[in-house]
Amino acid sequence: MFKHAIVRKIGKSFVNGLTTSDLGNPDYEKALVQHEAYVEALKRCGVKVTVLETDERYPDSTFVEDTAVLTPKCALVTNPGAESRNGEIDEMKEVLKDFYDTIEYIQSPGMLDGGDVMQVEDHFYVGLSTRTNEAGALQFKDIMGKYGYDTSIIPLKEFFHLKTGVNYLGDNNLLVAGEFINHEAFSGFNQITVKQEEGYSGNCVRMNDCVIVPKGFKGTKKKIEELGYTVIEVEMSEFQKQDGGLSCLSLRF
Ligand code: CIR
Repeated sequence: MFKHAIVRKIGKSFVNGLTTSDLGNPDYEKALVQHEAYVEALKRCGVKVTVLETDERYPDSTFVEDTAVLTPKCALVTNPGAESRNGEIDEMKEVLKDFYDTIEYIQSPGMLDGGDVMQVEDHFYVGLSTRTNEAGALQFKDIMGKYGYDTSIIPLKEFFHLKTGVNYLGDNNLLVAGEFINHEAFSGFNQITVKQEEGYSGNCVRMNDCVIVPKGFKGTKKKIEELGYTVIEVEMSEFQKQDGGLSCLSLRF
């Protein structure tokens, strides 16, 4: 069961964040409304949500997932691969001290973004991406090994982050999109395949009894409902414009 989530309010600088998308500039006011709805969705799943204040110095800092990996046994502060985002970890280190006695750190030259880390029970999958390098992934594997977690390292071909295209829903159900469809690393799972035209919905979040899904992806929603999960939809358009998936707006633990 997840009991907590951490999110960060959007600052005005959000619109100047990193992006590779051609979906246009995000609308700040609209993003604020979407973010509030996201927080409400988390609350509906039964978690206490800690909302951090905006940090205008870091336009992408609402994507808190990239700054840490939180497990029942320890917290790990990442070393984000984008230079403009690396300072986001400074405040997160302090915030996590309120929740964890044991905090681990990825050190340079290792780089790792939380968006590249997927936990499946006692096993982690770590994607090698433009933000996570082999040194970071190997440090992660060593650190988590101390706590009894195994780690598999998966080079990405196209996706931005690992969890852009693969997310664990629980009960051996794995949501897979694009390059992860029929990927050998995931052959043991019941794979729920995301249609190519609904690719963005490969990033959904299982939270306690519900799955939070981006709004507007009927095929994915239907498949998840057919598995017996209660689906909560949230509008993500303004975050999608900034390459942000649904999971990256929160840390859940
Ligand atoms: C970035 O490029 O870092 C942000 N604009 C988006 C980060 C999305 N993070 C995630 O999917 N875990």
